[in-house]
Amino acid sequence: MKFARLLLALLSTLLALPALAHHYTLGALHIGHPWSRAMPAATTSGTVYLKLNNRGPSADRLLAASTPRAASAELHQHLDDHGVMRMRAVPNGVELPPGRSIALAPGGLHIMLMGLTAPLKAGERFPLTLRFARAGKIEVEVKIEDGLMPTP
Ligand SMILES: [Cu+2]
Repeated sequence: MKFARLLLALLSTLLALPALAHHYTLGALHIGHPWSRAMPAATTSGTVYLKLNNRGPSADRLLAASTPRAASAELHQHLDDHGVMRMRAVPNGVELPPGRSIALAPGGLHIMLMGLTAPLKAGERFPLTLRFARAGKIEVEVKIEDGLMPTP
């Protein structure tokens, strides 16, 4: 009886963990909290943010992203052009030096979704495939959030 209760407690902890932590590991790479900002229904584009931590001894590179939620996904960088924020594609991908953490965050690097197949509604999730030069491919879940910053 006591054992059964312990097992149940352990099981529920294990089941709760991925939902709470929401991060992924691919080889030496740690991918933290992929999220997207909710957008008005008429908006046809959106942005995805996440953290990348390269814990390995070799450099890697985020090359591309894709999702069934949008016609295309591009790696972008925000640039402050004399006080005007502009976006620019990052054609060679995002460099991930060994031992470093790189954040795709509002105002900086991001994944631009164009031609959304469905509006980005808060509370929903959608799959996103990330492709890296060294570590390969992984599918992660993107949480759609209401605020300007992700909830931990
Ligand atoms: Cu962009």
